Amino acid sequence: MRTEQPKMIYLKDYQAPEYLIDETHLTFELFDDHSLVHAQLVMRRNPERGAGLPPLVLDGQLLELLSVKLADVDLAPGDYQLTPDSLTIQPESATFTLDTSVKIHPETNTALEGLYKSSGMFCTQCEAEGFRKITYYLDRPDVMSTFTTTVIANKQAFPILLSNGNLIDLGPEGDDRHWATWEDPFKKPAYLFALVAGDLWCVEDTFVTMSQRKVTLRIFVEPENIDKCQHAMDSLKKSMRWDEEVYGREYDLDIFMIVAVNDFNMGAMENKGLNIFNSSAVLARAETATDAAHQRVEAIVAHEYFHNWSGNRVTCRDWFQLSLKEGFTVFRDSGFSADMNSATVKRIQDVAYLRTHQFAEDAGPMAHAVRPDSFIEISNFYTLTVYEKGSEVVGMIHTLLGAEGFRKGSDLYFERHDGQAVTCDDFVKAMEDANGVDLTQFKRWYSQAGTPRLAVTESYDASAKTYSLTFRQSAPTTPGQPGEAKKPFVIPVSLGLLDKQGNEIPLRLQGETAASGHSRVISVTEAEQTFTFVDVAEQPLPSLLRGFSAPVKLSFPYNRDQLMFLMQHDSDGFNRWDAGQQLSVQVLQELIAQHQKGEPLVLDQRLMTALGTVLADESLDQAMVAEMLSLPGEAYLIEISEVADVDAIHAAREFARKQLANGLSDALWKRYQTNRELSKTTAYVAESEHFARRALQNIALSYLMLTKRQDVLAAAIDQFDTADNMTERLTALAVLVNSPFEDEKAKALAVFAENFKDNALVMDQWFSVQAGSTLPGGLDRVKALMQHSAFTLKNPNKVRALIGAFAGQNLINFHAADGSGYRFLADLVIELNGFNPQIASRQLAPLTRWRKYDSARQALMKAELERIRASGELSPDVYEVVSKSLAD
Ligand code: B3K
Ligand code: ZN
Repeated sequence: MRTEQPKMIYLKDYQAPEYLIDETHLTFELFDDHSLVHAQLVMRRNPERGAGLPPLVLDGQLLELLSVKLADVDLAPGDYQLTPDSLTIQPESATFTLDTSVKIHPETNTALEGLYKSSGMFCTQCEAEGFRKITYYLDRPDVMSTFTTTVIANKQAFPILLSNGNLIDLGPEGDDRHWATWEDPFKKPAYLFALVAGDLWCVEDTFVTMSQRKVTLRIFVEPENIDKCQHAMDSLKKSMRWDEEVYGREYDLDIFMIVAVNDFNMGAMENKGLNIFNSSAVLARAETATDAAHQRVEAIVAHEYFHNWSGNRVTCRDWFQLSLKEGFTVFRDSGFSADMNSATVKRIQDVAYLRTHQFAEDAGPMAHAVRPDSFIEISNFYTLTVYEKGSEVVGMIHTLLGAEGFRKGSDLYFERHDGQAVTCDDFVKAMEDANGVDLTQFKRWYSQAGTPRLAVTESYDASAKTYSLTFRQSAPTTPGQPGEAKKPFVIPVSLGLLDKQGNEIPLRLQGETAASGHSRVISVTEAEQTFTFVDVAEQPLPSLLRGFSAPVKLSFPYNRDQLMFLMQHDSDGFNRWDAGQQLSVQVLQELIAQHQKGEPLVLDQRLMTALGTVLADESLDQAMVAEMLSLPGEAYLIEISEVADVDAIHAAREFARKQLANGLSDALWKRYQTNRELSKTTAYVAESEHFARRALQNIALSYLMLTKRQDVLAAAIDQFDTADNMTERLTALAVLVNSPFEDEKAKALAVFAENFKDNALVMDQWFSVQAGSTLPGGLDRVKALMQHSAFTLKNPNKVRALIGAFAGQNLINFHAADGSGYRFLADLVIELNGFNPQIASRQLAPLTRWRKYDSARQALMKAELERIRASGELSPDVYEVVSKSLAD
């Protein structure tokens, strides 16, 4: 950790590197109490930067320099300069080799960045700037090199030695050590480097590519997890095929490896040919992983695999361009998941997540553009904005160009930039050039932060049979970007018009000669713009922003009857769901207001009727029914409030859930029993129809438990005791944990912990279910769980499972009026800051949203941020988030 104030880095200051590295030859000698890294770099002056030989400044942190050789000549300490972050040398010719040897300490690396140890194995995480903790290097993505890596370690403890590319050779070294040499022929930036040494088993398979090349696929795990790899392997093969079919992209090396590690700061990492994964994103089998976990594994395996083209073959010029690879790759993995499962349900889940969490980020102190202009610590910018909003931006290009035009653009992008480090502008340019379009205005999505608002009004002229929609767009003020200074976005609005019977009206805009379809995309490009449709025989009802065609906050003055009508008749599945959400929001906001005025709560029965109709319709996709039955979450209700009243929101939502449970209990019970019976009589399959069936079964159970019926309690206990899969068992546990049945709850928790005490990932679920329980006393339960022998702050999954779930999902307890939740979180952030800054900074997010709450809570939250700021030596990660959160 540095003591001086961390510096802000600006995109406008970007300069190409002074020197390039053509070849990187690394030798790692791994020992128990230290490791040695020898690097030989074949370098040259970057011709782009002109003549002359400026000093060569290599990045390096926490390295003990043992020796430096320039062009084969040993340098003495006076021949170079060392700082805590750099090694500076004066080259004497335009091409040269540089040899360094350093000593590092992976065995005490708790930040999980660079080379570190997890459950006894060595592994790496280099993105974004971790390679500089391994050796002195030009640790920036626009320096691309081939890599040869030799790893030497004890043979018994580390029988498996891996790095990027192909295995070239291996052999013994002395009595008890051995070595392996790997060569990666593709030039890559250092952030894609990986090394693994451990006692691992693997499952192996093969994939034949579209040009008939055979690729070996291996998934390495600790021996006890060898039975939990099949789902990831299946997902990998599906991803490889899908990328060939949908994007024409073929895998390039002869081998593709995935390694699962237990201590990992995020989900997974796309290192060339050697992906390293959080074990939670690889391991899945029916008995230990839920349906959601299976879907997450499938999506993350796909995401990392897709990076081989969108990220590795074509990489980022600098870290401001992070969304170039992340937004595009999220877009690609969403398309894959949509094709593997229900596309509408996937879209609903993505949008619900975006609207709840990304919109909140975009409205908070860390709001930034998809391509940020500045940062202090790049690790803080692996955000929902860069990933999810970035994916929406790519999705809008797809909507504007159509699938074929988009594919032409992506083909051109990959061809034109293969082997290069490029920018978001290069991506858009390829899309423009391949389609002959101008996306200049569209590019504002990359530079202007904040969620645009789009207010829509209508007018119908019965005599002229014209129907006009007027769109007014505006953008909020975000840090460093006043709202008034923001220019209009290009907002693609997919829409349709419904007649009184619910049929779609053919759409013809004024000036057009013929109608073109029943659903179409119009582009709103001005601050205020009116579109007039002709030949509209009756006042229609508009269905707007179908499929959520742009990441905006759209408003249209629908009344509740109109929303019910759209729920039933809209031909767009996403908008049917969204109409239900809007209806629920209106009803919940009414209840919130009643609670605030101290009035008795009265639920608008139209919501009951609407959800009853959905529940009774057996022709609907069951996953869709489950989504429609899910009321908007408390976090979303907070996000859309001016000033969020946490108590009223919780009370209103719980009241509505209970009313719905009682009012719909017969229908819920019927669907629960039918599906539970199927679960009992059919073997578990991780496929979308089965996911759908269990999703409906489980949401029905969670409603039914609110009725406190004894037969429901018995059913929950039976499901807990006899289920053959974690999806049913964990839901049963969760409903018991949230119930007033204390004995049954205690018993289930004890049985579960006993059965799964040896499975860390299942214990994470056990922690999460309890951390999320909104019953009173949440903080005390969490504090008690922190003392459990399976808990440790050193493991990021545990922190997320307990602390993250409490602060992020248990809002009524976290926001306790006495500030105890805030104090607890701040204490933990201070502690985490000392050994894992990335995790500390992530856990801080809930406190940064202080502006959303009442003045008493605001003061309490700010006081905790101040306390963190004053707590001593802050990592750049935590410093950046705290200081931006407290800035005016
Ligand atoms: N690219 C990595 C994220 C690295 C985060 C570094 N702090 C995972 C992914 O998005 O695929
Ligand atoms: Zn990614």
